[in-house]
Order: sequence, then structure tokens, then C-alpha cells
Amino acid sequence: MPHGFRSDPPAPPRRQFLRRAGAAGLGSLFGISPLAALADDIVALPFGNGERPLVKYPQKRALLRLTTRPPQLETPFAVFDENIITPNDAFFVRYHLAGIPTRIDPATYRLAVRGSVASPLSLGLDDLKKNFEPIEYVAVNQCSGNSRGFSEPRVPGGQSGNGAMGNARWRGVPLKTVLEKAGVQAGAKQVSFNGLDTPVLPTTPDFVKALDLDHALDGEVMLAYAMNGADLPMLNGYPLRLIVPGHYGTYWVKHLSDIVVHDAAFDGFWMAKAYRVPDNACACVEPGTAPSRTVPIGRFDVRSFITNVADGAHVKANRPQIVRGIAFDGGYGIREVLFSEDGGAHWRAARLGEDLGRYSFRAWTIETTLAAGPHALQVRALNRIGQSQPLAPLWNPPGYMRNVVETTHITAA
Ligand SMILES: Nc1nc2c(c(=O)[nH]1)N[C@H]1C(S)=C(S)[C@@H](COP(=O)(O)O)O[C@H]1N2
Ligand SMILES: [Mo]
Repeated sequence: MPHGFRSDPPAPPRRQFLRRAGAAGLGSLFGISPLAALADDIVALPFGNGERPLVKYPQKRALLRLTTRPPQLETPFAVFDENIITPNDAFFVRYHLAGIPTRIDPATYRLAVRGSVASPLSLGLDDLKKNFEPIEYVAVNQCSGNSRGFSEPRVPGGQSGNGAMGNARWRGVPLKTVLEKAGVQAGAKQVSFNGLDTPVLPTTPDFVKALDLDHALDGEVMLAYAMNGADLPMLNGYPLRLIVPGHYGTYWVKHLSDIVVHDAAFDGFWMAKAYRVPDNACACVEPGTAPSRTVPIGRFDVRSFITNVADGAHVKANRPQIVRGIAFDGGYGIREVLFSEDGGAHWRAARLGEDLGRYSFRAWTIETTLAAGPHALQVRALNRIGQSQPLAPLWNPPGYMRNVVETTHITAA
């Protein structure tokens, strides 16, 4: 049985390189936030200003901290090699507003459903758990700006590595059932979603997102109260969040408290001004230029990653080894994963792992025997409607939707 790269003793991959932060990490220990956290180590992401402290927050293991107020935490990439399902304590965290809830009483928590409905609802957590038929599926949550730190030219916004994504089994109630119970009125166009987090400054727009009515009624969009068999962690939206499978995390509103049915398109800041991409097939423009027209961001594009060998690694030459990783797309399902060890000159099909559903990460493995010398490993996935990944990076001003075929340079000896 060929062994995996992980069992080799290579030079520490740059991405996972750790050093003691020393006294610098202690500042956050005495932070004023109720989510005060402890920093121990530094991870260096492979781009400019990529140093991130590894910090422990409540219900979380140590994660890469991008910002403190609000907390933005990225999953260490090695987690994706260990589990096809991302554990709750390793799942990334993204917020926009500093006023995040740190304690919510499940007994008094209510979800309001109002607007253009026949009968407005006020639902408790127990109502949702006991009086509605649950659904469950595995789905990837990925931030629009996942991998933004690799954008060239650089763009403003959180400089994420590849860890602003995660794959979990979600359980909850179809949004459709709840909307049908409220009775959506004729002429309704969109449904908006608000959570319990609040802006600190009156000038900051509240984080409210919207879906078209037919999307909201597709039977898959979920009001989720459980993640991987447990309550949602507070930082991932306890006690209830929206799941919009196949679509970027911006729509997955956390601490959901208010659902409003609208007769017109909802035009709040986070729909009309933010989270928009160029209105063309590649969602891209010439680097450094601005698009003339934009649309709200939608489904994930196709992505794939090698998870068990990092850029800069040293591996054994002339013996069979396993390379493995993950692939996913916007919900059509992965059809094929192709692997190259010569920088894209030749491609071979990898073996796909268990199918956990078309919204899930799909594991893949391939065996390779490398001659001594440098090698450029690449992986490229194809989904069931023929979408794939570009060989050169696409660019847009907010740095969204990166899905270039990445190259992992390694040395065999
Ligand atoms: N209430 C609330 N929900 C939110 C956000 C937010 O700022 N507030 N951010 C969204 C964005 S942009 C992302 S990428 C996901 C991240 O989900 P996670 O923090 O559970 O990983 O939450 C979404 N839901
Ligand atoms: Mo996001």
C-alpha cells in the first residue's frame, strides 16, 4: 500500500509553518470582548502580510484570526485533509458587524415571519424542532472572499487564505414550509433575512440579505438549528441560521431573527452595494479595472484542492505515494477530478471518494511515483454540467470567487 505524503517527514510546509508568538500573543488574553481569546502561535499564509495568530475562541479550537472586532477566523488548511466533514470547532467564522451576540436564551428566542404574508408568525425554537418535519443534508459554506489574499493585483477586504470554507451536515426546517405556513401573498418578489447581530455605529447598515421568492421556496433552503449533530456553535449562528446550499456564505444569515416577504426587490446595502460581481460569464474583469454592470453574487464556481501536500514540500522520489484532496461546486455535483504532476502537460483522472451529496466536498485520491527533481502538482475538477476551473486566475475588484487551478511546487529526492 503506497503511503501518503503526510507520513513523510518533509520540511515544514510554508502554509503550516508555526512559530511561538511570545509575548505578542498575550494582548488578546486581556481583551475587553466577552469572546476574549488566547493567541499562541502564528501561521504564515503564503502572501504579503499573511501572518495570522492562531487563536482559541469559545467552542472553537485554535483558528487563524484575521480580525478581532468582529471576530473573523479561518480554518487551518490541514483540517481539510483530516475530515471530509469540517468539525464544528474548526469551522471558519465570518461577521461584518461588531455587535455580535454572545448569549442567546433558547427559551425566549423568537423568529418573526412577516411582510407580504397572510398570517405573520412568531416561532420559538421548540416550535421549529417539534412542529415541522426536519430535513438534513451535507453542504459546503464558503465565503465569497475565500482565497482573496491570493488576488493580484491585491484587493481590499479580508486577506483570506483557503480556509474560509467548511463542509457540514445541516439539519433544520425547509424555509418553504415556514413560508407556506405564513401564506405568501400574490405579487411577492423577494424574501429578506436579518439576524441578531447589530452595527455599532448608526451609519453602518444592518446586515440583511435577500433571495428571490422562487429560490426561497425551492424546498432546499433551510432554517438550520443543528450542525454535525449538535447545536450550532454561537459563532456559527446559534440558535438558527439560513442555509442556502451551493451559494456563497453571504446568504447564510446567522442568529436569524427576522424573515420579511417583500413585494419588490429588497435593496438594502448588502444586496444593492456589496457582494456583487461583474455581470458576465466569468464574473471577472481585466485586472485593475472596474465592471460596468454588476449582479448579486450567486452560486459557487468549481474548486479543487490538494490537501496532503503543501507548496514547498520535500517528498520521496521513485516510490508510489498517494496524493489526495477535495473538490466541490455550486450544487451540480463533481463529475471528474483531473491531476497533473508536470504543470498541466498531462492529466489523469483521480479516484473519487464517497458521494455525500451534490452540495458536499468530494474527496479524491491518486497514486503517483515521482522522479527526483522539482514537480508542479495541479488538480482540476469538472462538474456534471461541464463547468471547470481556469488555468490562469480571474480577477474582480472585491476578490470574490477565486477558483484558478492552483499549482503546488514540490521537490522529490
Ligand atoms: N448575522 C450574520 N450572518 C452572516 C454574516 C454576518 O455578518 N452576520 N456573514 C455572512 C457571511 S459573508 C459568511 S461567509 C457566512 C460565514 O458563516 P460562518 O461564520 O458560520 O462560517 O456567514 C454569513 N452570515
Ligand atoms: Mo462571506
